[in-house]
Amino acid sequence: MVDVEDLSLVGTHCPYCALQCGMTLQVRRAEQGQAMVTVTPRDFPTNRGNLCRKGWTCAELLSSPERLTVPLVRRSRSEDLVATSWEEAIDRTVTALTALQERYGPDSIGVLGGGGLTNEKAYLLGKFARVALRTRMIDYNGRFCMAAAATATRRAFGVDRGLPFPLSDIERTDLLILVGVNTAETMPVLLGHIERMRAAGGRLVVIDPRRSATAELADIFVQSTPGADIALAQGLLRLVIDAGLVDEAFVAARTRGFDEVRAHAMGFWPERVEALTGVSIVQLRAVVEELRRAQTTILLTGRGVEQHVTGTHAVLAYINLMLALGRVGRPWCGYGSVTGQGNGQGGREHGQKADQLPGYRSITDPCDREHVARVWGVDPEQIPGPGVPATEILTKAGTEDGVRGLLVFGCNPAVSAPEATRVENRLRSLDFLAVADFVLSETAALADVVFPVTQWAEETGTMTNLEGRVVVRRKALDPPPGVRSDLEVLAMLATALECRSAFPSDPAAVFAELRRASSGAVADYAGIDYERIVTEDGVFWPCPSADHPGTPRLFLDCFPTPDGRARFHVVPSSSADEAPDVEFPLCLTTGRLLEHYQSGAQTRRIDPLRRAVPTSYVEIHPATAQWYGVTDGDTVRVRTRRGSFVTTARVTTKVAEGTLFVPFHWGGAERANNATRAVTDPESGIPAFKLSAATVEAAARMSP
Ligand SMILES: Nc1nc2c(c(=O)[nH]1)N[C@H]1C(S)=C(S)[C@@H](COP(=O)(O)OP(=O)(O)OC[C@H]3O[C@@H](n4cnc5c(=O)[nH]c(N)nc54)[C@H](O)[C@@H]3O)O[C@H]1N2
Ligand SMILES: Nc1nc2c(c(=O)[nH]1)N[C@H]1C(S)=C(S)[C@@H](COP(=O)(O)OP(=O)(O)OC[C@H]3O[C@@H](n4cnc5c(=O)[nH]c(N)nc54)[C@H](O)[C@@H]3O)O[C@H]1N2
Ligand code: SF4
Ligand SMILES: [Mo]
Repeated sequence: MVDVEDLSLVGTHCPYCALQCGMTLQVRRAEQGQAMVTVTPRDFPTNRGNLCRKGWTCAELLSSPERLTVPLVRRSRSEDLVATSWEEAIDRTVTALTALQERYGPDSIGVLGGGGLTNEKAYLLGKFARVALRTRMIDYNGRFCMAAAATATRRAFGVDRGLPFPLSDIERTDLLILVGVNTAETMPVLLGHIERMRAAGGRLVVIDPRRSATAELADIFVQSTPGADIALAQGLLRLVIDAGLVDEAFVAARTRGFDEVRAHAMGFWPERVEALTGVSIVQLRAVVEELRRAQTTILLTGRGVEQHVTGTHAVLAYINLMLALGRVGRPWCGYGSVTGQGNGQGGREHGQKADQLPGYRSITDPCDREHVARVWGVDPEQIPGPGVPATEILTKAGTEDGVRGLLVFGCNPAVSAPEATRVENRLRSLDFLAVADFVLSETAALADVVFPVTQWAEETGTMTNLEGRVVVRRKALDPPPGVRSDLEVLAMLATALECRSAFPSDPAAVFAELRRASSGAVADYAGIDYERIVTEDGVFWPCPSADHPGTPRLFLDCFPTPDGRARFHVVPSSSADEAPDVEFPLCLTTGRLLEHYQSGAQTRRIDPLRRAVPTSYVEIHPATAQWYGVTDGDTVRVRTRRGSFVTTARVTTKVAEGTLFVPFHWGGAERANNATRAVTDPESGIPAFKLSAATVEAAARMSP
C-alpha cells in the first residue's frame, strides 16, 4: 500500500471521461495540515501529456466546502436531512431494507449503480445486490448511455468492447467518420489523435444535426436531421454497393447475412434518402467518394446515434456499412462506439447490469451462474434472475409493481434520467432512498440516508477505458475524517444484513476476487494485476493469464461468434418515432458542453467551470427564432408533451432550422430532462434522449 504521508507525486487518471487521461497528482501539506493537490498531465497513450479543462481543474472538488463529510439522515418525511453517525446511517438503512423485504419480498429493493464507479465497486455492488439483498433489481446509469451500441455489437461481432482497437489506430487510418459524437467537447484530448491522423494525410467526416465544435474541424460535414441515421446509413450502403466498393472476398469469408441486407439497401435510393435525412445527394456522394479514396476507415458512433428508440438498429445499420466495405477486423479499420463515462466500459462488464454477472457472464446461463456462485460461496439457485433496465426501475419506483426502497451509488437520476419530473416524484414516493455520493446531488437531496464517500484521489481502484484498457487509479491522499469508501459502505451494510459471503473493503482483495469471477469469461481479467497495469501502461482484456499479453485488437482473425463470422442485420425502416406536428413543430435534441460533466453534480461545484458556463442555454436557428419571436439572450421556455424547462436562447446557425439543442447538465427549472422521453429502445433499454417534438416560447409570452 502507498504511504500517503511520504508521498508527493502519484501517477493516476482523470476522474471524468472514458479517455482516462494520465495525470500526476502532487500532494503537499498546507500549514493547517490540509492537503493541497496540483494536477499535471502525464504521458499516457490516450492523452500524450494533454488534459482538457475539466481534467486540469478536477482536484478542486477534493477540498470543496460542498464536500460531504458526515452521514446525513432524514428522520421523518417532513424533516430536513441532518448530520448523524455512521452507526445510525447504517442501522436505519438496514432496518428499512429488512422491513420492506419482509413485507414485499426481495425484489422490493432496487440498486442503481454508475459507470463512474471503479471495477472493484461495480463488482461488489453487483454481488451485494444478488447475495446480500437477493434482489433482481439492479441496473446502472450506463443504460442511459451506450446500451444500444452494446446490444448491436454483441449481435454483430459477438462481443461488446467500445473500441475493439487502441485509440492510436486513428492516427494510422485514411478516413475517420464520426457520427453523432462531438469529440471536440466531450473528449477534447482525443483531438490530438485526429490531428496526427490528418498530419499523415487522413480525412475527417462528421455526421451530426448540429454544426458542433467537431463538425467545424471536418473535411466534410454532413448535417442530418435528428433521428435520420438508419436511413442515412442504408443510403450510404446503397451507394457503396452501386459504386462497386463492397469487399466481396471479406464478405464471403468473414460474415454472414449480406444478401438480405444488400437487397434491403436497394430500397434506399438517393432521392429517397435525401428526403428522409435532409442530406443532399451531392453530399451523400461526397462521403462515398471519401470511402472510395480511402484504403482504411474507422467509423465511430456516439450518443447522437444511440440514444433513440431505434438506437440498436441505427448502430447495426452503420456496422452493416463497415462490414460491406470489409473495414472491420483489419489494421487501422473498424467500427467503435465511443464509451463516455470513466468506467463506462468496465462498469458494464462486472455485474451491475440487470442481466449480467462479472466478466460479461450471463445471469441466465447455468454454467456462468455456477462459476460465479462458486466464487461467491453461494448455491447457484441463490443468485436471482435478470432484472429490468434502469429506466423501468425509476419510472415504476414507489408504485405497486415497482421497488419500494432504492440504493444509489454513483448516479444522479433526478437530473439525468428521462422525464425527470416524473422520476423525481417516483423517488419521493419511495418508502426508503439511500444515496452514496461525495456531494449533495439532486438525488442525494431527496434521500432518507446519505453516505459521504471518498473521491477518486482518496482511494485505489481500476477503471477500464474506452479502448478496453484496464488502468489503475492510485490513492494519493487520505480522505477527510468521517468519509468512507463505497467498498467500506457495502461491507458495513453486508455485515449489518448478516450476510455470510465475503465483502472485502480493500480494493486489491476485491480485484483479486473479480479476476477469479471473470476467469474464462468474455471480459477475462484473470491475468491482470495492479503491478502489471502500472508497468505496461494498462492491460487490454481479454487477458486470461499472467503470461498473456492482453488483447489490444479484437477480430483480427475471427469474431467471437459461434461460427467466427460477423453478422449483418436487416434493419427495419422506421420513420421518426416522435415526428414534429402542429403543436410541437420543432426537433429537440440534447447533449453536452465541454465545461460540464453529466448531471453537473461535480462540475457545477468547480469554480472555473461554473464561472465559464454558469447556466444552461438552447441553440436555435435565426429563422426559427424569428418565427417564434425569440432574440438572442431571451429567457425562453422549451416545451414537449412531457413537460418544460426554462433556459436562455442562443441564436445560432450551428443548428438547422427547426432543430433545438440543449445541454442536460442542470437541475431545477433548467432541467432539460423535464422534457425528454422515458420511452426506450426495446432492444437495449436506452432512452430516447436525442429526439423530442418540441416548441419554444419567448419570455414575454411565457405561460407560468
Ligand atoms: N464535457 C463533457 N464530456 C463528456 C461528458 C459530459 O457530460 N461532458 N459525458 C461523457 C459521457 S458519459 C458520454 S456518453 C460522452 C458523450 O459524448 P457525445 O456522444 O459526443 O455527446 P453528446 O453531446 O451527447 O452527443 C453528440 C452529438 O450527437 C448529436 N446528435 C443529436 N441527435 C443526433 C442524431 O439523431 N444523429 C446524429 N448523427 N447525431 C445526433 C448532437 O448534436 C451532439 O453533437 O461524453 C463523455 N464526455
Ligand atoms: N437529456 C439527456 N440526458 C442524459 C444524456 C443526454 O445525452 N441527454 N446522457 C445520458 C448519459 S450518456 C449518461 S452516462 C447519464 C449520466 O448521468 P448521471 O449518472 O446522473 O451523471 P453523473 O453526473 O456522472 O452522476 C454521478 C453521480 O455520482 C457521484 N459519483 C461520482 N463518482 C462516484 C463514486 O465513485 N461513488 C459514488 N458513490 N458516487 C460517485 C457524482 O458526484 C454524481 O452525483 O446521463 C444521461 N442523461
Ligand atoms: S478528456 Fe476526459 S479524461 Fe481527459 S482530461 Fe478531459 S475529462 Fe479528463
Ligand atoms: Mo454516457
